[in-house]
Amino acid sequence: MSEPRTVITFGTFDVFHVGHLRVIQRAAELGDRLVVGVSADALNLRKKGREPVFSEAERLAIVAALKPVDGVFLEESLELKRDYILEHGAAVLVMGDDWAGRFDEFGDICEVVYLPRTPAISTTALIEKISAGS
Ligand code: C2G
Repeated sequence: MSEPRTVITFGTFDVFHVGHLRVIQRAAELGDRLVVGVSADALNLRKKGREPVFSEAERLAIVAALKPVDGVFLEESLELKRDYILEHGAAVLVMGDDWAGRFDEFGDICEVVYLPRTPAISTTALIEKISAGS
């Protein structure tokens, strides 16, 4: 019997929306099990200059509860992707195409797939919409 094919993906998944769900569902279809790296609060603060709306514990709990997700872990640094891919034995790395080309360097240890983003929805747009009360 052959080894199960593990897919890995990463994201903040803040103010969880259908674009997040769609990328997770499509990623899961590319293998037998899906593990998701959820970015740490400190990583967001460092890279984006703000804390996510929902804490890392809340975001981890939401993503872990999804049917297509077999495991979650905290992504502490963007520079540790190679280690995470190896640690989880991932055969495929999936990211939305806003990251197209950015992870090609991992093509030596796994397949790298960029999926089209779901149009017209983003955490930033949702926050703006809710703040505006419209
Ligand atoms: N996404 C999507 N469609 C949208 C919005 C997001 O397909 N309309 C995808 C993104 O392309 C990404 C995933 O959902 O693959 C998570 O998006 P974010 O939460 O914005 O994650 P990000 O902050 O880009 O990830 O190592 C990467 C880091 O964890 C950061």
